[in-house]
Amino acid sequence: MSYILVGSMPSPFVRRLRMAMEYIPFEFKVINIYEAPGAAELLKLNPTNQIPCLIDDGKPVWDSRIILQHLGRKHNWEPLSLEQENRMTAIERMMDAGVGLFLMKKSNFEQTAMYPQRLNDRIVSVMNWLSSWMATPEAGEWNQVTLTLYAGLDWMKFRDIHPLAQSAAVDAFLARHAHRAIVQSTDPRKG
Ligand SMILES: N[C@@H](CCC(=O)N[C@@H](CS)C(=O)NCC(=O)O)C(=O)O
Repeated sequence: MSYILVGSMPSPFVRRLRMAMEYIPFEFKVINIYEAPGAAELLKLNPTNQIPCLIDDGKPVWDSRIILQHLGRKHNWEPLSLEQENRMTAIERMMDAGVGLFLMKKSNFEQTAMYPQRLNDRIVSVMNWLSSWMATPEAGEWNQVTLTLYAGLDWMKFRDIHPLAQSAAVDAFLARHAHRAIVQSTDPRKG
């Protein structure tokens, strides 16, 4: 069994896998998807041209959620409940919205246009939905859902994506997990 994880240091979708794979040996192959060699390499592996991509014994697996499911089946991780799956979906769509806003800012896209506004509204709606949950005992556990939320929120703070990522509720959630060695060793600020 050999795993190669293709990704970048700052990507929150890659970081969630690096954290989820804390106890699974893998090679981490860092590429820069915004420069020609990295982009060409990625396109050969994944037609969606997105990271992460996991190569499992030579076979590519696309999309971090599918990669988690694939690893879960292989390593007998406990399956998520329906409630956890829904929470994961909400968190992922918030992360997608953040990545979209980040790329639009990089492209000097007009931030008041309808699409970035919709992305912004989605971030607000998911953040509001999560805000009281982040203080619950469940959110203090370390599992696929909370590590995904950690990766997403910490990246949003790091990239200054949205003012809500600077809220006291977010800071309190991050503080619950910041002591973990895998959180510290995958910090995007160190990449
Ligand atoms: N649904 C995908 C999203 C991955 C994603 O958005 N990756 C970003 C980096 S954080 C990316 O590759 N962006 C480049 C692009 O979309 O062109 C997953 O979970 O793997």
